[in-house]
Amino acid sequence: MQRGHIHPISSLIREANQIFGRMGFVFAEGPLLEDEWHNFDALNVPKDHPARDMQDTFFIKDEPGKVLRTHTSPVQIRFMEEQVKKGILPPYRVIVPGKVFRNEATDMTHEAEFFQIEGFAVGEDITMAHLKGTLERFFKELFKGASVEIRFRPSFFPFTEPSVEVDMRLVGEHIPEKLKDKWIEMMGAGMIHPNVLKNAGVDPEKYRGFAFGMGLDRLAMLRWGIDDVRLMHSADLRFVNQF
Ligand code: 2NM
Repeated sequence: MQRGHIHPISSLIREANQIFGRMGFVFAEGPLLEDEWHNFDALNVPKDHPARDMQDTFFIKDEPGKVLRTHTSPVQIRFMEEQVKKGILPPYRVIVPGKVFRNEATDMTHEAEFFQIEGFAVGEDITMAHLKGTLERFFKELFKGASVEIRFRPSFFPFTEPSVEVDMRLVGEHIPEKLKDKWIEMMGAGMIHPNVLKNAGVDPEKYRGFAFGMGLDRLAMLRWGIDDVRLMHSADLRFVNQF
């Protein structure tokens, strides 16, 4: 009898939960249909900010003020709001994998529905060094056996200041061809903007935090040498049976 197979995205989510779990992060999830407050306003994205068109959002006709979430960051706002309401103050360490939506044309490297993993840590003395160490450890464990280098380049996101793009380079044996000896852009990250902490009910005078976000579809493509992202969600068993 033909046995079932774990989808590559599911494998990555499981591995990420385990690796971040060992670093003290807890898993959280939230609604796919979000309100504009949690998806944009709370994240310091102003009403007239070009990011709102840049994100190419699906707005819902029958549900005014609701959108299909364009990232998993709104779950992090919800997590902080809930903890604060229960009187539980930082430190927080949270990892949020899940489906996100962008209203854009699809091609080999773009889908309107895809998967993201975001994480954040909030505490009294969290720094960029903690961000770097956490990400280095994650990639080291994900690509076991390789030596991993991480570098930050300056970037911009409304929800972090400063913001960075994170590149990774793998050196060693048994590394997928697409990843070997090359600097590859893996994710965006930064220090959580004080406005975001304030909007979630956390005192930015007392606490600071790092956050990062990464596309899982692209990570799966790099790791397993998949050329067309559309294969990943095609429901074609010839694809998933290879994993
Ligand atoms: C990214 C890049 C940089 C991010 C920020 C937050 C929150 F909610 F804590 F402010 N969550 N995720 C973030 C920061 C996401 O994705 C490219």
